[in-house]
Amino acid sequence: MSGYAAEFMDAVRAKNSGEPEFLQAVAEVVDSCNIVLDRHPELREAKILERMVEPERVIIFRVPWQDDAGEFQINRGFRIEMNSAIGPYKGGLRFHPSVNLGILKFLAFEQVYKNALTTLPMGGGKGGSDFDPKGKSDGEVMRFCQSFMTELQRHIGPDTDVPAGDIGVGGREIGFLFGQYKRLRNEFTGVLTGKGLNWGGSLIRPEATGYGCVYFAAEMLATKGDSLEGKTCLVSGSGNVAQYTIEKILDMGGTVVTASDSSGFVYDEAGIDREKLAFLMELKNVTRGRIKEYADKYPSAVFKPVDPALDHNPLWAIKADCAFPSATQNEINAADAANLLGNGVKLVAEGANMPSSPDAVRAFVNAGILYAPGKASNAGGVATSGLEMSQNSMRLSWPREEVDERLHTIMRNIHAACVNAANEYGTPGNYVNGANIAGFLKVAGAMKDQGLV
Ligand code: NDP
Ligand code: 2IT
Repeated sequence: MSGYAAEFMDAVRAKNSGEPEFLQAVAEVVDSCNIVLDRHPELREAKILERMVEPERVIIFRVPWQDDAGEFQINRGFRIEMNSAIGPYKGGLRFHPSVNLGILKFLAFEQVYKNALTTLPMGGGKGGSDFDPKGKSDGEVMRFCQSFMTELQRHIGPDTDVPAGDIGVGGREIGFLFGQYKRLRNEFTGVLTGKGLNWGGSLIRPEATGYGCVYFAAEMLATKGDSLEGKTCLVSGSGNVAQYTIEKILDMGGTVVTASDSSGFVYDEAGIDREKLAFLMELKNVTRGRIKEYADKYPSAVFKPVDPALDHNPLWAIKADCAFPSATQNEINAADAANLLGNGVKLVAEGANMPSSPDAVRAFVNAGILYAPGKASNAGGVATSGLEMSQNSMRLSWPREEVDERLHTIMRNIHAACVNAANEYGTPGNYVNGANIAGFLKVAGAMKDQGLV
């Protein structure tokens, strides 16, 4: 980085110290988009980038609730309304003990470009809480969600800000959140996405992030005349994104040999087939158990607990053709990237948001493998949320095949937009630059048109 980009990052660092994930996300976009600003000095003069890194609004609030033992509990709630240039704020809610302002700002920042790539009219936002749903009863989760929404409802609405799920927020939590919004506002509207099917949800929304990521991977492989047929794949995570990534890889003829959670991972050399996937879904979505139970049930699998003494994750040291990180940010470091590349990985498609560290991203890009950043490859989830919003506005619901076909088309279009932008700006095959530039240009154009706001 030099000149304008370096000075810009110095200023962002000075103002946002203590937010390493946010600075990481911004640095990547600035690195990609510097060349765009050289070609478009009017965007630099309009201080587009300076405005993009400043959230339009940040809401931080107290979330008091009572646990089953009757004790009072206090969590912190957040909503980052990052950018509304191309539509209402849109993005998920994360409930996880690690949640803080910097993590949600990184997620909201990434969401702005991701949502622009979907071609749908959605601005970017993100929210959540340091509440940990793990080990909580349904009653505790409900009371927490009701308290969280009691404050959040003042700030959101179907034309203002439309939250959805993310880590720790699935169908159960969206149900409790929606119920409380409706009760307080006396309105049945499309204020949240990821709703249940018989109360305004869209078919394919649960599957969309994972399916979309695999559609994107298939597009990348097709540029090399290749496909997922017969490929050995590594998947991390075992939540919403991981589950439907595994399902779609199976549909496309690949074999998935891993899944993980925060306690460790399972390596099933025989492959996770449909029966084993059904068990995994039951384990994670219904009984809410730990990944070790998969290895207890299936003798072809071994469980490896997390070893904090290691400088790498042995999941990424298993020989495979393709990797689909689908758990959390920075789960692939430089050592993991070296292990993947050393074993000849051909493709890395990110289901999670920013799962590769900057060193890992550089290693993938320099090696010239097919590497898709999350803001492109995991955009199918929010894209299908956009389709849920459209259906809610029209007060009708499209059949499964129609939503899936629209999702597939959107993922093909995002792939083409990345390829074209990377070519146009002189870095063919670089999906990082392609995604950042294509997303940036759309939002920047809208901001310029709308004046200094
Ligand atoms: P879930 O809560 O359904 O699953 C998360 C999975 O990742 C779990 O297996 C969880 O393990 C694991 N995980 C979470 N945090 C950590 C951690 N700090 N270390 C190790 N493992 C961890 O979430 P999703 O599947 O929805 O989200 C996964 C990723 O995909 C996130 O990065 C999210 O931002 C991204 N994403 C999600 C979209 C969606 O539509 N849901 C859309 C686009 C991106 P454990 O249960 O032990 O915590
Ligand atoms: O990171 C993401 O794109 C999501 N968690 C989904 C957001 C949404 O509004 O569907």
